[in-house]
Amino acid sequence: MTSPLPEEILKMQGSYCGLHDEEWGFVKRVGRRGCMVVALCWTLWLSMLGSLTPGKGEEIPVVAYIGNAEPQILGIQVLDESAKPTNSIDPGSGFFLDILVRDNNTLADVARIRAILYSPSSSPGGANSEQDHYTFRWDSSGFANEGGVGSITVPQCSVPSDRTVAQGTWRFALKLSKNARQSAGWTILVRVEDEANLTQSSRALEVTSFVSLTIDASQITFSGSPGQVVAANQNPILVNYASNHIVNLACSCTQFIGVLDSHFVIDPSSFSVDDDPVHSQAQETGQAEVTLSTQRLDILVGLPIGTGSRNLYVFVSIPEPFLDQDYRGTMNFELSS
Ligand SMILES: [Ca+2]
Ligand SMILES: [Ca+2]
Repeated sequence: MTSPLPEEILKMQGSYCGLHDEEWGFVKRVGRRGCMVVALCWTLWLSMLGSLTPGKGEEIPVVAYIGNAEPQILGIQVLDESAKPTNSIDPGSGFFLDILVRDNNTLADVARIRAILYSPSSSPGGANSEQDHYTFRWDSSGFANEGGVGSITVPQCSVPSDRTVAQGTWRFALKLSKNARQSAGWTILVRVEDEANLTQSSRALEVTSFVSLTIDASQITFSGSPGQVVAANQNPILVNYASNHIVNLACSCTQFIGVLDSHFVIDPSSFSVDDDPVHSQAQETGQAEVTLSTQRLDILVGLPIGTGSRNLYVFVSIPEPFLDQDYRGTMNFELSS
């Protein structure tokens, strides 16, 4: 036989365990077994109380591994020399390329930006050339003309002032060559690389037309007698040209009017222009000799893109009979598509 615990002790333990009066009555009825349950409950409660005692905690080191975020290209904007947005640029003129980049593990993670500009005659991986393909770069060493054609004005380029943030703009200050191909179908391809990823985006660009023509003779003079065909005293006349599309050299001519007696004129059809020094060849050398008109006529056809120079030879067939005096008129040379 075992002796029951004193009722006071049982009641004290029961109240610590949160027992209500009716539950306490049950404990009394079950005797010692119930007291053991109550004692266990009390011990557990005391144990919990000990674990919550201030000054008994432990510190656990926590390491947060933040993964890389792929960079994003939020915008590619072209600005003219006045920093106004545009969709077209003039070859040989400066422009800005603004690239808005986001990287959610901060812009400090952006390692390299490439801007590739290529015409419909090239491709993203095409060879760099003044006519069709340009490559510019920014990386930790700064801005560079990676393709070696066109130009980049580094002092006018810029990077985001705060690279601890997630978003900012890189500005490239660029210039394409004057013979960059005229086309509305150019592409600006931008590639942004961080420590692990490469992302790219593109937009269209138009390169406008450009032509330039100079002639080394400020005037053309002839001297001869009626009935003769004479060459200009300046032959050959050197024509220098530049163009970013295939062009023709054309010429038109006014009447040449007598200085003393304007009743005498030499018509444009008395003049001819050729690319070789022999007038009226039986078998033509090079391009055909062209008899001039007041209308614009092509003399040299299909001049290639780029810069070049060609010789021209001008002839006049002096009418007979004809008044001996000076005659003045104008020849107009121009490049046309
Ligand atoms: Ca990143
Ligand atoms: Ca010829």
